[in-house]
Amino acid sequence: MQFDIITLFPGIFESYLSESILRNAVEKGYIHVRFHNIRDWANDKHLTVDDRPFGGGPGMVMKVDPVVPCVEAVQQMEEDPGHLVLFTPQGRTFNQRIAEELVQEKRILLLCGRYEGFDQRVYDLLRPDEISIGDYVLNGGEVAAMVVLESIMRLIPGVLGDEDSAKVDSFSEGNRLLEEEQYTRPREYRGLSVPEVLLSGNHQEVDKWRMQNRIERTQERRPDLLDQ
Ligand code: 6GU
Repeated sequence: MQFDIITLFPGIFESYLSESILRNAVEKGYIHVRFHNIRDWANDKHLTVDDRPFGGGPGMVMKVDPVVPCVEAVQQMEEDPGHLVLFTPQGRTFNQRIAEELVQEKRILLLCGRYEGFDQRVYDLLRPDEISIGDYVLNGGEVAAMVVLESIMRLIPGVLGDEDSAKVDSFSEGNRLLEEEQYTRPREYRGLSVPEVLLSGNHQEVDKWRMQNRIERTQERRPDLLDQ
């Protein structure tokens, strides 16, 4: 799967991509990640990418004239223009269903904004898939892009070890329950014991306990998941 990350700050992604599972996914060829700096498409001598909003007000707006040609150039780098995602708090709220939808794409462009957002004509001309990662404010789309990249990447067959991928994760299609409590050695710690049933060796009883535990935890912590 090809990812093209379009940003003013490609450096933010460096250490993230060079660690653990993500690095493994890149090295093994499951994903290819390229970076494109919007500033390279700035067309004045100061390399301006943002400007004051018409009508006044605080903050700066990302200019249409570097952003649109930049995205178009990236789209045209391959035969398949790819699926364009733009990160904005005004987008649809990201979840596991959207990750499952996006992993079907062969190529995804992730457009990260900074400042107070993009000129409206960026949206009008590029018609991006606008995504937010939740109801809180970030300085820009870079962290959101990492969230989305990681959640998509781990759905690609082979990227996770068998141990992890065999498990059906919470929030995935057909699973609206939280995970059960987990225990490992020691059997007792500061007077707290592992539930007896987990030590019994009775797999049927263990499965029953786990399912009951998941239902109870979901009822208590996320009743909204049971309503869906
Ligand atoms: Cl995608 N961008 C920004 N700036 N803030 C956010 C967000 C995105 N998602 C949640 N908050």
